[in-house]
Amino acid sequence: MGEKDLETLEREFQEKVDNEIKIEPKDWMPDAYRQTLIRQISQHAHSEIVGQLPEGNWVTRAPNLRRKAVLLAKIQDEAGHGLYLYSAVETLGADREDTIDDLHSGKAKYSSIFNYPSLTWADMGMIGWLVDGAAIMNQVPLCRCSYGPYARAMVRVCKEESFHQRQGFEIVAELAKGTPEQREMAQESLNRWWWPSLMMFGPNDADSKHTEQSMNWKIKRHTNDELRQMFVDVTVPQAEQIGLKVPDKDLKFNEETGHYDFGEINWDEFWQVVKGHGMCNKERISARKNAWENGKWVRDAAVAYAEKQADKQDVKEAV
Ligand code: FAQ
Repeated sequence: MGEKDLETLEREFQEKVDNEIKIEPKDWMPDAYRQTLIRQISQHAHSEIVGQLPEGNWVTRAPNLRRKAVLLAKIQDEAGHGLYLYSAVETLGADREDTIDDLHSGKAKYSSIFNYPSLTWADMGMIGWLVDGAAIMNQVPLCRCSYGPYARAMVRVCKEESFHQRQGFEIVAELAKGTPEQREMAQESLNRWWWPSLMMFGPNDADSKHTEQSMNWKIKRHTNDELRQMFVDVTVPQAEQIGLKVPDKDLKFNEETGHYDFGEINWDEFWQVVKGHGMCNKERISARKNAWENGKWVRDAAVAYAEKQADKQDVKEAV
């Protein structure tokens, strides 16, 4: 049988996608599909890794041992998510070190949300409740992504994120029913994190350059605006339940649509942050570069150990 032409390969690929058959690493795939996945999954991995920094800021200042242990475990989970995702990127033929260089050089993006500072303990609650909450809303549909390794990684990630969301909500709920100062701390934190959390879903559909193609390839299952709306619909009643006020004067339940109407996002702020001009962009990248440079000896030692073990194995097999 002769080689299939490009048109046939593309048609067969799209038929598989349309029939919900997963695409696996060794399957033929259009180059643009591969590049889109490398872009999205690597940026997702970077977000998990950079996302440890705002919470890392509070490990030494957690209010008690239980809170510290939970926070540490959560941050460690995020590191694990980054590692599964970097591995998923490698299945597409990308080199892990190149991927990480792209983060350090500013070529690759990471989620805008992690360029905001964590100023109070209430922010630890808000990150869990809102940031992990938004992450879950976006990632549960990714468990059905057409690319097998990404979809499978997402299953475990989502289970862990849902624990993170609950621990965050519990912190906020405790503060909301605490002293007036604690309640104020929770409200002030919600005021700062609400809008950046809505920005996590990306630009409005009209300005989203990748959504249409990614939906056709079943990488994305919902548009940015659909997911943002779902997040608002789920989260506003949670805020009401603990007596906090969502900082949006245009927020109103719409009886006709059955959804909340909400105000306009400050897109200038969003693009400024995405372009590297947010409050903490420089600090975040410099922290990652330092960690990479200071961790070089650990990576070198791990490689040296692995090589030594491989040599021992060779000798064993030879005798
Ligand atoms: N920040 O055409 P679209 C987490 C970029 S994980 C920065 O709509 P797409 C866990 C976008 O890349 C959070 N850049 O793009 C955790 C594109 O630029 P490019 C991360 C953004 O890909 C919790 C351009 O704008 N989650 O939080 C953002 O179809 C707590 C045009 O946008 C994921 O990465 C943004 N918010 O849709 C960790 C999930 N939004 O690449 C620690 C997977 C858009 O052409 C603590 N990713 N851009 O240069 C996705 O679902 C999608 O990539 C979207 C963007 C929805 C983020």
